[in-house]
Amino acid sequence: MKNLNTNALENLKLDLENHVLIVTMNRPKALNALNTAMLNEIEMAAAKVERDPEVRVLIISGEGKAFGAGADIGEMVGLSRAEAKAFADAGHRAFKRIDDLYIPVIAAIHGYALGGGLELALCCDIRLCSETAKFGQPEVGLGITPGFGGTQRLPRVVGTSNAMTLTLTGKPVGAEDALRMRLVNRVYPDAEL
Ligand code: DAK
Repeated sequence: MKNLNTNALENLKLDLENHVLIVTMNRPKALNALNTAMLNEIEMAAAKVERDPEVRVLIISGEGKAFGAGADIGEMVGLSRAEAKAFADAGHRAFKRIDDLYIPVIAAIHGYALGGGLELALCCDIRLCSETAKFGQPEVGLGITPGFGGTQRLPRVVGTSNAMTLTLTGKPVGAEDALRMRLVNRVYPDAEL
């Protein structure tokens, strides 16, 4: 496996094998919470994919016990209005770049995919998960909305009623429910994902 981490990314691991690039979010102690640095690195990784004809499939995954627990609450709490705008812009730039990629993009989801973590998965073409994965948009409990595109991408994937239920209750669902509402395409035993 060729390690592409040439730019010394701090929050992502990039591994290329047989034309498949695996981008692993790598802040396991914070359940891969998306801070500004990681959002910028996701944008950089997408730019690398756009430039590199060797990469024909992209897989996004998370290190540790979760795919991703969402935007970094600790970082968001202290933001001024201008900083919040910059944070929002960083998220939208990164996620749109993933969404716009011309190669197939797969999310490999284990553990939690919550908030911004689920919104990132929604930018992928295909979502695969392990049987103990949990999905949710808990932002309502924090008094905010799924602001990295979830309000738009989620209903396109699961339909308006399912999207509203997830977004308005904030309650997570398991893999079986996620499969039923077509939020994921396939469920694997944990050890096989
Ligand atoms: N941000 C920062 N740190 C997080 C985090 C998060 N989202 N989720 C977990 N962590 C950290 C925990 O603080 C903890 O750190 P230490 O205390 O060890 O330092 C560590 O990860 C392990 O977490 P736990 O100890 O809590 O682990 P458990 O297994 O007990 O619980 C959990 C796992 C996922 C149930 C729990 O960690 C949890 O509830 N996390 C928060 C999930 C959440 O609320 N996610 C939504 C985040 S809000 C917008 C743009 C974007 C957004 C909104 C607006 N605009 C442009 C307007 C997006 C918002 C979000 O995503």
